[in-house]
Order: sequence, then C-alpha cells, then structure tokens
Amino acid sequence: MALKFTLLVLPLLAHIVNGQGPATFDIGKYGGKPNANIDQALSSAWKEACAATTPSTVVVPKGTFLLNQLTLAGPCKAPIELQVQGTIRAPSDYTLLPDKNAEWITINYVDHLTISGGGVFDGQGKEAWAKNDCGKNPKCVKLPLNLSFNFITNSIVRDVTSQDSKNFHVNVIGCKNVTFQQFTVSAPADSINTDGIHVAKSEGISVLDTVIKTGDDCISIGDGMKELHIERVSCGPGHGISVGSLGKGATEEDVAGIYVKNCTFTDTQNGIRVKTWPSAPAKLQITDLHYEDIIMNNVENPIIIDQEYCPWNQCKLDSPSLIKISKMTVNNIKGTAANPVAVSLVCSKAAPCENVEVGDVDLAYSGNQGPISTKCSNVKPTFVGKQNPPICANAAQSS
Ligand SMILES: *[C@@H]1O[C@H](CO)[C@@H](O)[C@H](O)[C@H]1NC(C)=O
Ligand SMILES: *[C@@H]1O[C@H](CO)[C@@H](O)[C@H](O)[C@H]1NC(C)=O
Ligand SMILES: CC(=O)N[C@H]1CO[C@H](CO)[C@@H](O)[C@@H]1O
Repeated sequence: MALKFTLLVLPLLAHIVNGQGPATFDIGKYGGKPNANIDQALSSAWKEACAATTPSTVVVPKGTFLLNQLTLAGPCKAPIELQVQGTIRAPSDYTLLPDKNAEWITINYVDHLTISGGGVFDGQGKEAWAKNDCGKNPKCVKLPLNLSFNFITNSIVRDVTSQDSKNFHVNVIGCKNVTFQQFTVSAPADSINTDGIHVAKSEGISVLDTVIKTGDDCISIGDGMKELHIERVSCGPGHGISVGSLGKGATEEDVAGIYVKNCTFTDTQNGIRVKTWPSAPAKLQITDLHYEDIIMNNVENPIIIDQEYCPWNQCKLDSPSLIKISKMTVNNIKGTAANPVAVSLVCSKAAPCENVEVGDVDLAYSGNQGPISTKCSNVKPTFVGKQNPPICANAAQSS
C-alpha cells in the first residue's frame, strides 16, 4: 500500500511542482459565487481555458450555483476539463431560459474534453414535467434538455450526476469516441420524457458503470448511431434501453453495432427494445445488435421488438414499417417478467427480421394474468442453449 502510494503520488507531485499540471480556471476568479448566477463566470472561465495552449481545467467548486443557460463552445487549443465539484442548478421555471429552443447546457465542437468532479447538474424539472403533454400533444411546448453534446470527440464524462432534467437528460449528436463512465442519471419514475442518455448520428460511444433512474428510456438510440457499447449499466425505474423509435424521418440513417452487456434492469417498463413506426417513410437498416449477460428484475417487457410502435394512436397500422432488423443476438438473459408475454418479437411484414439468434433465456412470470408466453411475427430465430419459456413455439408465429 505504502509503496503503491509513493509510486503513484511522487511523480504526480513532481509534475505539479514542475508547473506542468493543467492550469486551473476556477469560476471564483471570474466572479462565480455560491447561490448566485454563474452564467457569466463560467462562460469567462471556459473562454480563457479554451484559449490556453496547454491542458486546462475549469473548476466549479463545492456549493450550489445557479445557471440559466449556457453554450460552451470549442474548438479549444488544448485538452480541457470541466470539473464540477458542486451543484449547477437550472431555474425551476423554464420560461426563464433566455432561448427557449436551446438546451440548458450545450457543449459544441470540443476535442479531448473531460467532464468530472463528482458534482451534479440539477435540471429542476418538477415544474416542467407537470406541463409536459408531449406524449399526447404534437404541438406541445418543447422543453429544454439538460446537457447537450454536439460534435464532441475523444472525450470522457465521468463521476457526475444529471438530476431532474426538464426533458432528456443528455443528448449526444454528431459525436465520436466519447465515454460516459460512472455517470448517474436520476429522476422520478413519473417524470415525463426524461430519457437518460439519447445518442444519435454518432460513432464510438460507450456508457459504462452507470446508474440510470428515470421516467423514460434509460438509453435511447436514434438514427445514425454506429458502435455503441453499453456495459455494466443499471437501469430502473425507466423504459429500458431502446433502439428507436425510428422511421418517421425520411432521411434517417442506419443504426449499426449496438452492444449491451452485463446490465441490470429493475422495475422497468422494457428491458431491451427496438421500436419502429408503421406507416412511416424511413427505409433504413438496423443491424448488429448484441445483448448478453443481462438480469431482468420485474420487467414488464424484458425482450421486445416492436415494429408496430404507435403510442397514443398517433399513427395508422395499415402499412408496415419499412425498417429491416438483422444480425441480432440475445444471449444469457435471466430474471423475472412483470407481464406474462416475456419475449415479444414483432417484426415488420414488409421487412422481416433476419439472422436473429437467441440463446440461454431464463425468465419467470409470477403474476396471475395467465401463463408465461412469447409472441413472434415475421421472424424465424435460430436458437442456441436453453429457452425458458420456449420462444416462438406457438402457432401465433407468422412469416
Ligand atoms: C436538457 O437536454 C435536452 C437534450 O439536449 C434538451 O432538449 C433540453 O432542452 C435540456 N434542457 C434542460 C433544462 O433540461
Ligand atoms: C478516444 O478518446 C480517449 C479519451 O480522450 C483517448 O484516450 C483515445 O486515444 C481516443 N481513441 C482514439 C481511437 O482516438
Ligand atoms: C448484471 C450482471 O451480470 N452484473 C455483473 C456484471 O459484472 C460484474 C463484475 O464482473 C458482476 O459483479 C455483476 O454481477
């Protein structure tokens, strides 16, 4: 222990003594005070840090700080870290956000960004959720997201919490090689549309060792997502890890390479899910989906492909989804279902699922709404290992 300590700490001290550690830009030096607004202070600290030609750290120290709305823009001249030790709090009334079409905190065009520090981004969503009827009303007021990452590359977000976002907690668009590690999302089960992490049009995103408790999808995967690795994520409450919903935009891009491994779902509406809209224009491919070593604790729909996704009767079922799902493997899924239909693979008549392989599924249903069952259409999976319950065994399967 002592030896390890010396080995680790001495070079670090030397580094700092030599003046080669990252330069620190504490918001306190820019007028940021606890319990007061820090839009200006954080913006100034970021601008100076971003202009530095050596690595820099912007520090939001311990304490609670108020932030109305901010864009932190790159490109920066050197790697930059945003260390949030305290709590950054949004106004509870979203009508106070200066730009109602923008996110609460937007980070654009930064390479080698680290967000760390153990602190909290508090979206103060309670008032906003009460007003959100976007599930039912297409003309609803669009609420701001919490943290928006656009065109961020080679970056890490670790050891911070996003709490009570007014809308999606984290939105990742146009990013490449970004890892979320020991990231926490926390919002109540009844909060509306508070997806944990939404990723789309990005490549090489990892979500590791993360706890997501929210009112909507834990992780939602939009179009154009390539190479997403989700490992050791615990999800619940929430709506599970979902690809989609996809299909509504004619220009949506393919989704490829989704790897979900060693995750736990507890009291969620879904476990692993793919959802696409019927009567919708997009013809894209969803391919290479791999799910393994997953525990389901009282999950309503542990394994679900729904190509007739149509909540609140917002669409017609008469023409099938044009999206093709292929190369999907599901392996070693254990636990309990809260609904009798534990596995539902409802693929599109227009583009049946292909190369679906299912192995070692062991799910139990302890409720009283009938025996455990599965539902399959337009899919002929291959099976390896055991299936309990038997999957696609009944006559309901069509093709
Ligand atoms: C939170 O993030 C989402 C996604 O970017 C955004 O739509 C929302 O407006 C953000 N703002 C707040 C205050 O939650
Ligand atoms: C991905 O980003 C991490 C974190 O900045 C970096 O260490 C790594 O080298 C990057 N990987 C590639 C392939 O560029
Ligand atoms: C859900 C699940 O399988 N969790 C396991 C993930 O991996 C860690 C470490 O290997 C185990 O401790 C978990 O039980």
